[in-house]
Amino acid sequence: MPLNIVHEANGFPRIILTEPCGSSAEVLLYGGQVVSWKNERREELLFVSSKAIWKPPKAIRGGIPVCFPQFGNLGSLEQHGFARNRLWSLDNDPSPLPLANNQSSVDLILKSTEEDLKTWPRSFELRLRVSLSAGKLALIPRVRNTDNRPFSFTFALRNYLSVSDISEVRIEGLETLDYFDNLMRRERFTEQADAITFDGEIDRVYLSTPTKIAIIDHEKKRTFVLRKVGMPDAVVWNPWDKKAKALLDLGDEDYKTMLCMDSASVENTIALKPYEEWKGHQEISTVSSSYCSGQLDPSKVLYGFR
Ligand code: TA6
Repeated sequence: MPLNIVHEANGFPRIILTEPCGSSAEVLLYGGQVVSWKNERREELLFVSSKAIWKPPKAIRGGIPVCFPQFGNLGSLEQHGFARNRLWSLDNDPSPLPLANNQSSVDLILKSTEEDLKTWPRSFELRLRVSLSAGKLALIPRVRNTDNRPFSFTFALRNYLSVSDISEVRIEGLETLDYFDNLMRRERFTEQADAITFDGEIDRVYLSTPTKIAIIDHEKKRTFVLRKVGMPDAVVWNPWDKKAKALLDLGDEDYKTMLCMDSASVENTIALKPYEEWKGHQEISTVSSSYCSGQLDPSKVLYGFR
């Protein structure tokens, strides 16, 4: 079944994924970026800034940008690398993954260009499979070293989650872990709280996290469950009021309804020998209930229903 591709006025092809239960996702070739994920009740689950700039070379603030080959400013390249402001293409050869011949999955590819080789002289192929199913959105990033020399990189899938009120959100699964605090010159600390809550700017890289993390939105009685493989770290970012005002492409109040919860490889770079391929896997699902309703205990989400 052919993909449902919409050619936008701004020239960005947009792939619409659907599945029988009524949820949908929208993926742009620009940045290889998911920019919408709606559940079967047509509620938007991802945050996109009210002031997002939808024109190259700016990265689109919202959805799920791909940070490659550099996370943040951890290197000489532009912040978060260049993959998020490049035009990707459809991947007709996602092997060894089987061809996804349906309307709920799409394969994208970004290959190094002459231009890229000037800033990052390594040839690569970056692939991303986006798959939608009832209550779940899965992303499978892969980086292949097509160079004849080894190279290494850092990586993140930056998930801009839509939340009802950030001060009512709680993250479970990162307690007792070490983290780098980007607000404290990347100093290393150990998380003391038994859950992460929000009352100010936060910009942390949690190290070697569990494979499952729960993001509980009390007001919406919704829990996002992030499952990740091949990306050991997790970045938690909310700019809060001052930084939100400083960011041109973010509305002054937008910080109240967004939370970035990234799957990342930041502490240790990923090293690839020539022709080697790295593969990650991330799944975000939603569970409709919340901690305080007593109906759902996050530990059951994280450690399984006994
Ligand atoms: O992960 C956090 C961070 O690196 C912050 O320091 C902040 O700059 C944020 O990303 C946003 O980056 P961007 O380049 O998307 O404006």
